[in-house]
Amino acid sequence: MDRTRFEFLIEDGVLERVIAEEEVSSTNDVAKRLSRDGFSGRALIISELQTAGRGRLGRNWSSPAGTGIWMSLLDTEIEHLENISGITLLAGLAVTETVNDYMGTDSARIKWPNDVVINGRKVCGILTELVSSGDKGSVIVGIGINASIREFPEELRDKATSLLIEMGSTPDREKIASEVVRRLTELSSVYRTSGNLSFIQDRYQSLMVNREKEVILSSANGDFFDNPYIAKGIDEEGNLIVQDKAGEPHVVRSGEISVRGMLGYV
Ligand code: BT5
Repeated sequence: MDRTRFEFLIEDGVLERVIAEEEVSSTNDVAKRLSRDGFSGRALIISELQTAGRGRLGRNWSSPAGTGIWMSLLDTEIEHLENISGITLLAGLAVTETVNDYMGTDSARIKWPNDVVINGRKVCGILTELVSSGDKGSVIVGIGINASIREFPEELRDKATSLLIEMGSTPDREKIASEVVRRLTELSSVYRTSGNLSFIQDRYQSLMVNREKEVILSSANGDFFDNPYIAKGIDEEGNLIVQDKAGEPHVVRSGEISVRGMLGYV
């Protein structure tokens, strides 16, 4: 990864620091350490390889060398820690719009809350984590984008894709990564002042892969047993709004529920 290609983000005041590594356990771990060591401001951590890339709930994130955008954005200046699920949605929007502009298509879509998909397969996952110490809080947005992966391990073959597979050519990883960072920082700053997500609601909804489609909801506590529901959109807090068979709306909070399409993953 060519670190110099991120320097303009420091010059433009988007970031205070860029850390580009060959190999780390997880870029989210490096961000966490940086925050605990007293770093203040915004930092980008990006690596060619992750030896222990993570998804949510302890799941594994496959992060082979040189073929992905494995990065974390650390922001130590967070005032409203409760809003972090909103930040995940902003990251999904930033990635989806960046990828669509880069590819010159509108094939990238958001699978609420934290996946970006192309042609029904996952091209990006997002893992947002909080670090709090005393009254100070940091948010870490981990973003994994499959860039030039040609072939996936057996267990991912049916549900994962890469920009290379979708475009037929090798994408410019630094360009895409820096554009995602720029957009996400811009969106986060509007979010900070507005306090809710109404400013992205329309854009987000028009990119949702499941909008107006039937979805299957599942939760550990057995709520939402009246499947299928129709996904309608998101509210100002970033919750998913679904409609049951009787036309009644329900609010689905991220973290509680998993959402699937009728025919599998999407
Ligand atoms: C996610 O979790 O989708 C969040 C992934 C976040 C990865 C980034 S990379 C930079 C930063 N550092 C980290 O350590 N993590 C972040 P979840 O929704 O739980 O999905 C995980 C599931 O996606 C796995 O159980 C697999 O089924 C699938 N998966 C694993 N690797 C994948 C890949 N490269 N592409 C597509 N799907 C994958």
